[in-house]
Amino acid sequence: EYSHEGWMYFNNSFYYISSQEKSWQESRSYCLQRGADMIIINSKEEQEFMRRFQRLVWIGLTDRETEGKWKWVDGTQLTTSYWGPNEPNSHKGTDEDCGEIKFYDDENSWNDKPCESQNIWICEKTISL
Ligand code: 2F8
Ligand code: CA
Repeated sequence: EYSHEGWMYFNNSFYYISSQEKSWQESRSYCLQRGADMIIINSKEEQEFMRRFQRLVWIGLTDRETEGKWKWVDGTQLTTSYWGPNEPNSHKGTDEDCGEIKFYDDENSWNDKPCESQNIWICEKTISL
């Protein structure tokens, strides 16, 4: 593991953790402008790595296209998931179409939340070897 100008290396990817807060879409734009995208969590190791930050962060997960059909920003469907208890729940009928990491005391830590909410975020750039 090592880091360079705010980017951190872990398992073939570089990760950027923001210090500002933005909406989900603005967060994604930030990542795309830097040749990255929002984080896609596809292993237990990666989920554990993210939990270490102990912060509430946007991840690259949304069901904006089709309600209830959660997809990663690269268009793939979930293989493993780590939803928190009773999530995703579209809390009290609100439109919660964007994914965040919420409960840092449990491995199951994902929550759906309104995309306009302001959060810090994580970008991921995978290295092709
Ligand atoms: O209890 C879980 C519930 O907590 C909040 O709503 C009260 C979250 N909403 C926001 O953070 C805006 C819900 O997404 C979450 O399901
Ligand atoms: Ca929710």
